[in-house]
Amino acid sequence: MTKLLEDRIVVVTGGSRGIGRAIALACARHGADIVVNYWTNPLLPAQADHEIDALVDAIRATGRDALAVPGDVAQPDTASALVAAAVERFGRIDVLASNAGICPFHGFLDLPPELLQRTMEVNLHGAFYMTQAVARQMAAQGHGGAIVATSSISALVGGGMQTHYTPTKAGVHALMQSCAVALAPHRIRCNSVLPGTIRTEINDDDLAAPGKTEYFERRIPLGRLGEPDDVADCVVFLASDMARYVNGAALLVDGGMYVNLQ
Ligand code: RM4
Repeated sequence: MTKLLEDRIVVVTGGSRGIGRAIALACARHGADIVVNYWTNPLLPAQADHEIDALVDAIRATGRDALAVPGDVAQPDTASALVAAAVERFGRIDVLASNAGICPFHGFLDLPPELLQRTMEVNLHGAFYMTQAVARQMAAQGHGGAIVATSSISALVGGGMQTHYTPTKAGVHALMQSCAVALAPHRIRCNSVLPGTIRTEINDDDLAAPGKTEYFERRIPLGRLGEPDDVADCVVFLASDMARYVNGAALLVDGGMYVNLQ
């Protein structure tokens, strides 16, 4: 296999599960050492420890190194601490996959302000803090870099149970567009992936609703839900030199769902 990220240092946020985990492993398979940010549900700390240990083992099994760093991306200090830990261990950062995100499905009329705030802070402010901290490091290194954010098809379309979430994903998409301009003088490329409906635990409950999975399968021209690796492989591409002239792009990874009007 051609390795697209040989000897790169990749930071992945929200890396212990779902799409982030797949990104971390795909980058390692492509030759990168990985710094994984993750955050522990205070109600399930043991589960989180197990998940992150298993991921670190899986990355090492590819022959690459891994460093796991806990931290809530909603806190600005998490970003600077993550950069410091990555640089201490590996000396530099070449790629950021800004991926951490939550989608606590909820109706609109009774949506509490705390849920709006938390969703904004994790998904959008977290992406901003992380992008800024990593970009400062990359700019100081002087060798350019690549930032790929996990936005969503929800940047482009609505969801009745996602009124607090879709604006954050539109925001992440817009953040990458503006950073593509702001950081181009430093040869830091910024792009986003827009996953459609991907089978991860973020939508376990939603997909368990009667008929929901079949509904999506009918809506998606390729006839199946997405898998985390479907997205991760696109992140590898955007992070790699294969995408050296791709800057400010948003890549839909949805099996054609967005374009399927009728
Ligand atoms: C998406 C879309 C998916 C949902 C995720 C959480 O962009 O709405 O169906 O699973 O958000």
